[in-house]
Amino acid sequence: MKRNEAVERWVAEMAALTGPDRVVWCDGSEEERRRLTQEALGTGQLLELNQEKLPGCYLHRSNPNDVARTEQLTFLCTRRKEDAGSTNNWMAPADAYARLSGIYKGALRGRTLYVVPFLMGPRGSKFSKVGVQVTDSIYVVLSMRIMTRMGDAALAELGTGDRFVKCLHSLADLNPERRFICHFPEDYTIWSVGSGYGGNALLGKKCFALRMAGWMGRQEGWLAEHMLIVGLERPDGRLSYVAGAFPSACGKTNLAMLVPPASYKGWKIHTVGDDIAWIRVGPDGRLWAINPEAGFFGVAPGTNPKTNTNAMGTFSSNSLFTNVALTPDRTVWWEGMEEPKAGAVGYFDWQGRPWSPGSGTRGAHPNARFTAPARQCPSISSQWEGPDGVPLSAILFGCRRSRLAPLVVESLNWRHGVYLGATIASETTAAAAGAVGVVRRDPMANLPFLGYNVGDYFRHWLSMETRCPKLPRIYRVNWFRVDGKGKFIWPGFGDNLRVLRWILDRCEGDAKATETPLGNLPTPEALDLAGLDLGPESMKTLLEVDRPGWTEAARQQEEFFQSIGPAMPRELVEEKDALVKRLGSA
Ligand code: GTP
Ligand code: SPV
Ligand code: MN
Repeated sequence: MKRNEAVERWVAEMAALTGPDRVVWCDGSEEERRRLTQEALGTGQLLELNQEKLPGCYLHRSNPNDVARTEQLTFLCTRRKEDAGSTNNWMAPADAYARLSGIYKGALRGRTLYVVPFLMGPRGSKFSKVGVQVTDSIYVVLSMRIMTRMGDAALAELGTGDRFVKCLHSLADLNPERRFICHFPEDYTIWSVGSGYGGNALLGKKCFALRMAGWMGRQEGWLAEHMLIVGLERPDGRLSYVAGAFPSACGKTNLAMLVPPASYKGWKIHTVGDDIAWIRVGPDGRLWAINPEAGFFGVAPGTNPKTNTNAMGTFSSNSLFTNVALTPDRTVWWEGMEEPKAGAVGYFDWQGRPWSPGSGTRGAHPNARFTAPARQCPSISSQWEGPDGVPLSAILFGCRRSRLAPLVVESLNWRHGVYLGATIASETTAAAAGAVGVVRRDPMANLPFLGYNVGDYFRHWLSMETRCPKLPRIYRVNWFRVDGKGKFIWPGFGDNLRVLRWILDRCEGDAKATETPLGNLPTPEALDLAGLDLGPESMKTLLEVDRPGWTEAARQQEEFFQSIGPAMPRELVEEKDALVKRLGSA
């Protein structure tokens, strides 16, 4: 491999700061994977799973104080505080560098510093971008190997250039008091310390591909979004792609690889991505999306052969499992899989403690995850590594709302669609540390991942109208309405295709809708419900427009918009006012 002096210089600097015993450059080879795996098995960072049933698969247990993203410890470090905006934590760059340097200083004494060059985006794509992460965690190295194009391939893409994102990571002492995830977009730099968990530590993912890329995309005229990308092929061969933003643990992975209902003969699903989309205006005037990642870091609980058989197929080999339960035959288990017999012996919970099924305590952590190569997904699209990505026919904004938000709403136009995305509110999940089930604002399902001022972000979305002649339609969906007993009303998962089908039909102009104050909703007949056990009462709930509820929601939106300050685009406030007017006049 040709040497890259800029990378070598930066690595030397990071080594001088952290003081490792050894520096190891990762090439991404199979031999390297085997060697690092052996080493991690030796230290207990990884546990070997049943190699007959799960070849190439290993279990990792993270520190119990380090099991989810920590948004309160995540900072944007821009020169001007306004650039971080009202929704991000901010630290002055000089303060952040000084504070974190104190923690990194000598933190790698007795440890190895691994140099992990990685590429976000397909090889040979002009949209791809290179990063180099240095880390003291083998789990992180092996995860980056699955989640990105890692090693020599990335260095080859960089060549002799010096435009790479510099990612410094150390577990340090895993002390939550000394845990920080800091972004310096003006310096192309990410510093993360004190956590080994997913989004905090795999710096190509949320830190680079959303926050850093968001910043770049704003300057360069494209979007970095918390979105799945999926192709839907009809029986007659017509193929359309949609991208969808859903908050963390709200259904992206599942929608990206859904299995059509039995009655949908001839429909095919083509998975392109499950978490992140980079979206640009193509030469044909449409929006085109690439998946910058190479793997899935998916929520394990709830995943089973019925809900997501494609995920089951994806992680059946060459995968890592984090914070799941271990079964007597050294396979993996989590809540939502078939229940083992109550009192069965030989199980261990996610913390490695002997555990007995049916005991009332959890086997897996609610945010337990699998890390699996995308290419192993049975429904992976033949286009998933295409250098230009795929063209979008529709954009979805999803939320998790047990009440109020209807199953699906169609926007009236781009501006209204941006408003629908900007005003997402969703119940919090275990993907981030903190309370679960609390409704909070989550604009474009991207709140925790914005790399700049949320008001400027809204303006950037609005500006697509002038940049893109053939914009896709925007829809808002909610699979998570519950009945009086707290049960989900909509069957979800594969049956979500029924909603997607209405959306595709709408995009092509031949499906019925009713105008409501919220936007266009399907007429009850326009949604294909054949074979579903859903009474008219249930459908009424799923498609109701609760006027007092939305009037109150609009009031809360007003508060949110005001909290954004001067960067808030007036156009979206006007959309909110228009909604209030429509709600009042009926
Ligand atoms: P991140 O990886 O955190 O960004 O999450 P994600 O949006 O990819 O969420 P994922 O698809 O992994 O789903 C999270 C949880 O929601 C899992 O427990 C799923 O089983 C559950 N889930 C997904 N889709 C549906 C659905 O349509 N209906 C219901 N009821 N649950 C769903
Ligand atoms: C999310 O929380 O949205 C995830 C997992 O996809 S993490 O990589 O930790 O961000
Ligand atoms: Mn995510």
